[in-house]
Amino acid sequence: GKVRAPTHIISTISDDRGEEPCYAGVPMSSIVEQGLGVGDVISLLWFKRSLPRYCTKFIEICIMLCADHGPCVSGAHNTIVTARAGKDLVSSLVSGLLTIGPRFGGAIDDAARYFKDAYDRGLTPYEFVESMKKKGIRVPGIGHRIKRGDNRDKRVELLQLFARTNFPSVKYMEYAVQVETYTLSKANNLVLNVDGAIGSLFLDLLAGSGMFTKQEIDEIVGIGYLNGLFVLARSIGLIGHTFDQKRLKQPLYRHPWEDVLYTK
Ligand code: Q5B
Repeated sequence: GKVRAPTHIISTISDDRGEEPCYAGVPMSSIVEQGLGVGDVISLLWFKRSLPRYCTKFIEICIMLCADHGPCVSGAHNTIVTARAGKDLVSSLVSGLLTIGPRFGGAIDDAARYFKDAYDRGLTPYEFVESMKKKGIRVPGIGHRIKRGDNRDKRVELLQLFARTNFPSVKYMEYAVQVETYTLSKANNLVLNVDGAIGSLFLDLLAGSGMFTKQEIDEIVGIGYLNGLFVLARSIGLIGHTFDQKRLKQPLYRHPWEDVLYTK
């Protein structure tokens, strides 16, 4: 009989062997003919299924709102310095991307993990925040360098408004808001930030859409898909900063001595 040689790679998300490429079984022409967008493409390639329009719209809003946050944030700063050192687009992009992590933009997965665990275990916001403090862990998704209780992050408000209007349930987001109310009583900068808003709202999307089993949700949160949203979004801005520096013919960056504390 036929003997199948063992393969070295298994792939389940896309296939380019036919007349046209397919994403999760959906042919490219169908994606274009149906007028689908980048949120649908992300649904197919990341989640391996078509999601309802309000979910794909939410994904697109996350991408738009996180595309850039000015030249002063860690990622843009690194990209600008690298572009000014004469490096190419990819080097400038990845040098910015490499700053994304637990403090900057990459707290979405941990925010989802910790908010889910605390909510599912029925912890009050007080119990959750104080237990994190005892463990010496900052609450992911809480705190911002420039946003304050009296100067909220517009991006968070826009995401919350969309979800409250379109999602069947926003129980995880409401829990995150209760956590924020408690942390704001401790310090004015401990707002729910954009990472925390996306993390908690994506939990609501996963749990409320009826498109994922409990096991699938645990796997998505466990693997950590959600920082991918910030990485993808911010790449748009970092590429823009690279072009901007090249267009402006900016010279090699050197940090001023006056701005360094030289000490022993
Ligand atoms: N404290 C974000 O800190 C930041 C606390 C906390 C308990 C917390 C900090 C943090 C969790 C990670 C997170 C995403 C580093 C942020 C983003 C994208 C961005 C960026 C942009 C964009 C800011 C002062 C006191 C200390 C701390 C306590 C601070 N955070 N306690 N839980 N979460 N958050 N990151 O201002 O007693 O004095 O020792 O790590 O969610 O990255 O726009 O810039 O789009 O680009 O440097 O929006 O909150 O405050 O370190 O001086 O702390 O507050 O323990 O207490 P800061 P620090 P104490 S969104």
